[in-house]
Amino acid sequence: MRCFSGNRVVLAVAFPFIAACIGGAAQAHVTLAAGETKPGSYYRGALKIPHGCDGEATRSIRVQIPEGVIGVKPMPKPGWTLTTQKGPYAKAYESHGKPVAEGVREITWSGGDLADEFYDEFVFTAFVTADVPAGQQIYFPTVQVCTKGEARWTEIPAKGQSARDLKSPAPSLRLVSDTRLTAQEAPAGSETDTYTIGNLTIAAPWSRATPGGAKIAGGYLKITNNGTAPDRLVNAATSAAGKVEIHEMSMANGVMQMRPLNEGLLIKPGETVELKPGGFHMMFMDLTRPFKQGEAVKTTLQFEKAGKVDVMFNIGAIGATSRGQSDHKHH
Ligand SMILES: [Cu+2]
Repeated sequence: MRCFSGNRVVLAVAFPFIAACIGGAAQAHVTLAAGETKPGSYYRGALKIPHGCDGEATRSIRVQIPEGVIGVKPMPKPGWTLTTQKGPYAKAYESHGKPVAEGVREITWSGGDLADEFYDEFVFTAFVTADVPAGQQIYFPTVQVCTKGEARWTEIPAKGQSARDLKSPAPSLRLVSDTRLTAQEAPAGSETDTYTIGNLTIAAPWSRATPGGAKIAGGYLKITNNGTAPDRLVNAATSAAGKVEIHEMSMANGVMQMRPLNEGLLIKPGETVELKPGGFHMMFMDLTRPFKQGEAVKTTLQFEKAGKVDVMFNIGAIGATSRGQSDHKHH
């Protein structure tokens, strides 16, 4: 059963796929939660451990880091001892303008006790260098040691062979040319309009149709920071508006007012910030054309650390108060 390859990295649709994998496969494999990323990007790897070894509890997880993946930082896990093995890379990579020739090649979480009937994830962050080209699949061979015995998720498909034909495939990560954020691919108004850039996930951008002559429109979306460092939404731009500001609402003398966030909108690690009517929002100003219901407005968001990403704002009805009301064209 094909669980991840070919599917976009979209949290909103990941869960049905996971359910399908567990429900459909006699034996669920150890896999990476996000199966795709693009060359030259930060990646959050979460190794999913669906079961033990033939009913035995998992006591340690050891994963090998493939060439081209640098700057690995594993996440400590309560109840488990975290160790890393460092070594030289096959070549020196450039990171922040400096050559980096060695780093973490293997991570081990040991001394834990994960019963066969439970599920857990083992997390690391890394930078996938641009040396790994789009279209390539890279593998993270993983050994799961149990109270009795072990399971070796270390098989790598040979040329022309599919990972589906392997009994114990190594968790893999597919490099894609673009983080699937291109608007053309995101069906308007669907729950799949989720975008990833670096450690950030951006979900469901929407706005409202503008009544005749109106020059401003609000912009709403959710941003989740899956990384370990804070980031900020610092800027946005679109051909549909003269400028885009990031606003917050606040009470002043009993009156609700909005004001631009000059330092940008902070998204703390592990947090989701929702831009919604009455709260934080984006403000499209000096519109160059009216926003029409059912359309999508391409906008470039700029984050301090994660960089730029293009997203599509689905335009809902005039006066819509939530994104749910932006789906009219499907009814
Ligand atoms: Cu505003």
